[in-house]
Parts: sequence; C-alpha cells; structure tokens
Amino acid sequence: MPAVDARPTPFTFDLDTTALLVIDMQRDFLLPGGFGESLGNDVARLRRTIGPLGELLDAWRATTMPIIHTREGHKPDLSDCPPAKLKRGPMIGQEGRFGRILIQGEYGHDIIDELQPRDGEIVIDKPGKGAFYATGMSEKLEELNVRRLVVTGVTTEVCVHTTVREANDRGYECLVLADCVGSYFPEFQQVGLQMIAAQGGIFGWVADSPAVIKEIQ
Ligand code: C5J
Repeated sequence: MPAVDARPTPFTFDLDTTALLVIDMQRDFLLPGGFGESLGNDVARLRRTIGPLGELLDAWRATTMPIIHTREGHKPDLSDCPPAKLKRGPMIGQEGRFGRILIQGEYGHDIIDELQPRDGEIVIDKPGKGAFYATGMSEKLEELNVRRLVVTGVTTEVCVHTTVREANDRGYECLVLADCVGSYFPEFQQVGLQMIAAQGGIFGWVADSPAVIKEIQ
C-alpha cells in the first residue's frame, strides 16, 4: 500500500478505496471582486492553493481514483438556507459582481475556471459547511466503495474542517493537504491544520501535495 509522508504518522491508502475531495473552490470565495473579497478578505490567501491543486488534479486524473468537487450554495428561493445562516450572512442571495451570492446556477457559485470538473467527476452541492449535511455524499461514497479521503479546498477552518469532522465521525480516514487548503486568516490556517493532526491525529492526517503526487505517479 502507498504511504504518504504525513503528520502525525504516514498515511497509508490504496487506489481502490480512496477519493480526492475538492471543497468549494468557487468564484464567490476566490475571485478578486467577489463575495469573499467584499467581506474584507484577501483572496490571495485562498488563491495560493490553485497551483498546487491543479498539479494534484493532473496527477490524480491519471489514476482511476474518484474526484469529488463540492459547492456551497442555495436554491434561488433560499428554501434550503436556514434563517439563522441568512441572519449572519445577509449577503447570501443578494446581487453581487458575479451574480446572486452563493446561489446555484449563478456565475459566482460555480468552480473557478482553473479547476473546473471534467466529465465523469462528481459535483455535490451542499447548503451547509459540511459536505455530508443534506447531501448525497454518504450514499455516493458507499456506492464508490470509498473509505479514505484526500481533502483539499477552502476554507480550512470552515468547510474543510466541518467536512473532515463529519467524515471522521462516519469512519472515513482523511488526509488534509496543507498546500491545497486555504484560509483568509493565516492564524486559522496554521491552527486549523495543527488541530487535525494533534493528539495522535484526532481528525486525520496532514501532508503536502507533492508527497501524495510522488505516491500516485
Ligand atoms: C465559508 C467555506 N467560509 N467554503 N465557506 O463560508 O468555507
């Protein structure tokens, strides 16, 4: 079995039961002038993941292992957006530079051009932070016989963390790639990654993408 040099211990996986998860690499979060930036965030902190993630996708696409992309967002009538979420995120559904913010079908809701899903890759739309809540994620992973997830995307302390915690509780082993996950807040990036691998890997493992690429090429 391939073993990736990871913290706190090597991460072993096999090509039959491992999938790549790419979380919320959406224009609303990553494009200059978009939703994320309009909240006062520096999108460069997320955009640093695009290069490494592109290289990882190139290597992963040469294998038979599944690729699952997620997108955070809501139906145009916001019927799947809990009032509490809307209260703390009043811009959701409002008209932004790239269409209605975090609304399915809008330009800003879709995945950035550089990392657009290819034919045969799975796209899961999610109304929450976690990729398991109110989605078909569990069923899809069962169908694909996936037991391990290599996790990438944004943002580290929000949707990546929530998804890794959900996956951990469901028995999946998660390897989070530090150079392929991003936060608007450098301190959250650092601590968020530390939290995953602390206490013997309480939520999973952490590594960098070249260590994975080396094992799958
Ligand atoms: C946030 C996400 N930060 N994808 N979403 O609201 O992390």
